[in-house]
Amino acid sequence: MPAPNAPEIIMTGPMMAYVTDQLKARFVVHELWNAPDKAALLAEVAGRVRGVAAGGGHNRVDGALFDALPKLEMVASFGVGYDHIDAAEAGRRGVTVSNTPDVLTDEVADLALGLLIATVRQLPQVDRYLREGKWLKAAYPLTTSLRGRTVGIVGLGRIGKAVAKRVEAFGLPVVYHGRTRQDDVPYRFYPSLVEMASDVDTLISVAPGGASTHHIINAEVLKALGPNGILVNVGRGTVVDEQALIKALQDKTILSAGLDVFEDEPRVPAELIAIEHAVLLPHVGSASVYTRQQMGQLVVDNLASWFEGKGPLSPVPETPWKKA
Ligand code: NAP
Ligand code: 8YV
Repeated sequence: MPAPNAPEIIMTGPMMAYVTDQLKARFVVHELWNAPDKAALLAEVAGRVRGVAAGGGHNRVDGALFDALPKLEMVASFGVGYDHIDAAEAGRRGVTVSNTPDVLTDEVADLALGLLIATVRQLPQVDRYLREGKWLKAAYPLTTSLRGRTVGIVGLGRIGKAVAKRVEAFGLPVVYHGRTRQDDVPYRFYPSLVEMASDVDTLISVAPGGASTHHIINAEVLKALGPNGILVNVGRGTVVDEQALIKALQDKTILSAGLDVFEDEPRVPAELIAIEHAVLLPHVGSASVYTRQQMGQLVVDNLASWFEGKGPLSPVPETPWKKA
């Protein structure tokens, strides 16, 4: 039970019990997704709700919700990517937004390398081959290799750098594309994504979603990547033009793709599912018990810190916090 006069918050979607139990112990929690009439719930609590815990299904948090909650001070989002939150609008209205950076970096980087190897060495297909009893008749055909590849990272941020470190440990050269050259990294910078794609055979995208990255991996980039090309995407689905990718896989413009993220999750186009040589994961980059608990704890801790008057622990750049 929360203390008398505990702050009131809204949860936009379900989160694991580890998080929900802690939120309910500290705050009066309103479950928006469970309300039979969401507008009625919002109208009823509008004068009292000061916090939002956002997560579970990437429900949008934007001007409409800010309009409905005039007393809102703080949105704590579950996940490092926050393209489902209009953080710029929050900033204009004096609402602080936090995300969950760093605590998931290694988990997602591990998954990216696992997905790369699974794609290049066809691990899901090889597993199916054995289970179907085909090994009894013949050895699995030889696969392509990581050896001799050069990896271009799209979005050399926290996770991108952790991916780069792992790729280096596998003995492969790394280059990167982003909006800005980083002087403190030993990797070649490409201001042009098409130019980088034509110089490498393996692209790993760890770029965030949003308008500035929408479809930056398009037909031209895939053509430049070429017939030995592998695309791994663990960033956001919207970064890749999915229809262009389907075509590039169907007509062998590139060799294969390993995807953890899609344009319209959880819906994955049937044409993509039909492509036997691609490896498709249901957005599981951070999805271990250990890491999801770390992320959830940071959601709780951000809200707790805010309502203790100490400010957010991990605000997003659009809503920097200065103590009044
Ligand atoms: P980060 O540290 O902010 O890194 C993002 C990188 O993307 C930066 O290096 C940035 O460099 C680059 N970037 C931003 N806009 C760009 C643009 N228009 N063109 C090219 N590069 C651009 O974030 P992070 O912690 O590494 O997380 C990255 C993303 O991974 C998240 O936003 C999320 O979408 C995704 N993610 C996915 C999973 C999963 O489960 N699959 C889990 C966690 C995170 P510049 O500013 O120099 O451009
Ligand atoms: C989560 C992610 O699966 O942190 C992110 O940006 O994409 C993943 O860690 C997601 O945010 C939870 O809904």
